Amino acid sequence: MSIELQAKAESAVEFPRLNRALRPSAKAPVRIVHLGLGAFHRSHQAWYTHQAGDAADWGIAAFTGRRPDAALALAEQDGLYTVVERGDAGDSFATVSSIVEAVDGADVGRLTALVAAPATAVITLTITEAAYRLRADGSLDTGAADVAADLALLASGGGYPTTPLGRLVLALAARRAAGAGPLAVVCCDNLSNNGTVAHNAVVGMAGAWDAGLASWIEANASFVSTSVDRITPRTTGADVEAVQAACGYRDSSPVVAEPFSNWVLSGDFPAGRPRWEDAGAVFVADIEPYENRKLWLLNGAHSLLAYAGQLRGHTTVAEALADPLCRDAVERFWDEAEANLPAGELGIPAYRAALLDRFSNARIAHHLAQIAMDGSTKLRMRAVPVLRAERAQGRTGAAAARMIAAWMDHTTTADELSDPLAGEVAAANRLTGTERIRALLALVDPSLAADGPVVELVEDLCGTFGERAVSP
Ligand code: CS2
Repeated sequence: MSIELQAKAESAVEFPRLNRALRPSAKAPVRIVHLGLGAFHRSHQAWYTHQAGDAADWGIAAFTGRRPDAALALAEQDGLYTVVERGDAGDSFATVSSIVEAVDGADVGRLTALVAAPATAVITLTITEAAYRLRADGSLDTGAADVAADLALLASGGGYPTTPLGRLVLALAARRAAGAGPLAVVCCDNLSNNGTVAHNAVVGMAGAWDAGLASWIEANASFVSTSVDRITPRTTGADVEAVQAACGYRDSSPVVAEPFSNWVLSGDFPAGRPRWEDAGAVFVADIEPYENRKLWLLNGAHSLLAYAGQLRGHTTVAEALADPLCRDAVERFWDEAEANLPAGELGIPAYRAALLDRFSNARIAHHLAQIAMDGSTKLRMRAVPVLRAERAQGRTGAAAARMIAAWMDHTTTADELSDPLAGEVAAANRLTGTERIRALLALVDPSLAADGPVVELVEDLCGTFGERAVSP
């Protein structure tokens, strides 16, 4: 550490005291409500909002999911935090002030009050792919224990829901009752057609409670589809120290992200929106090609590296990509994906080259274990569409099938499987041989489980990144 930085670190002041001076004279009014206050929201949507030309008009009230911790820590700092852009060559630091309220997600009373306020124009969501509680066929799983419990609770009118969907539906009911008018719901989770997914989940939940509310949501909520991109690993203690050393203040909640960021949106904003385009967001009529490019090439490669890489003993994306066996599997998967993306304006060769650079950024310690979570849901967006498209072309889809096989191996070797279908996965893993493969495949996509050659192919590909964990 330089003498100058050392001196700064020694005289570190508390973040709120220092930054009260940095916050623009008045806090922006709450016009955006966010569900899923985590590192990615802070490095992406809040960062875009902070940089919009009309940022002074657009404050965010951000709610956590299961735990209050992130909200408590951020509230201590008046919502202010540091974004550390970590490139190959070094770090740069910026303070973000768009979050004007950080709230424990359990405070559903505050959520309903804010969603019911006429000033609120936009609801953004980063609640994780798995939280939409969709069955493999795309409909809401009303039998999922937490969804069923929330529906019973909504019906009885006693107490607050615990799922993000349940909380959002209750808040939208309050907006309807208040006559506060239409608004936009912007899904920022990595799902294909994420606006439609959010629509189906929210309207599905509302309809199972109150048909009138479901119709009101249909008529008044515009579900915007987006493709979101910025690699944002979990913040570590070392990141907190790095901010203190470089900036001279103690920020308990900095967020580290790669310099690259991308946001493509498609849909209407009936009550207005910030000028996110000032920060580089792009508005398009047809989002599908952008979504597929990102979900298949970036997220698909991430999942492949997460499972193959851990089976090969690696910890981070950069380490896994440096392993020729993993790198080759990624390139083959990208070839299959590229064959099913429109050539031309998407610039796939340049996108692939840029991804190799982004994944190789060893200064970003992006942990494979973080990416490996919720595999049964993620593979539906990342491997299945490519495998199906390849099969439809009369090809095997072996590279996409290999990602699924690596996930199957991972389910028996991981210390603890974090997956919404962990119980079903464990049950499938008690079977043996082809029966086991078919049962696991059915959790990801029932139609693939019914496709004999795919089952056989996946079975053959199990064990190719490491020891076969369960003998056939
Ligand atoms: C990752 C994503 O954890 C994961 O599943 O693939 O979070 C990925 O880092 C982001 O989508 C990058 O934009």
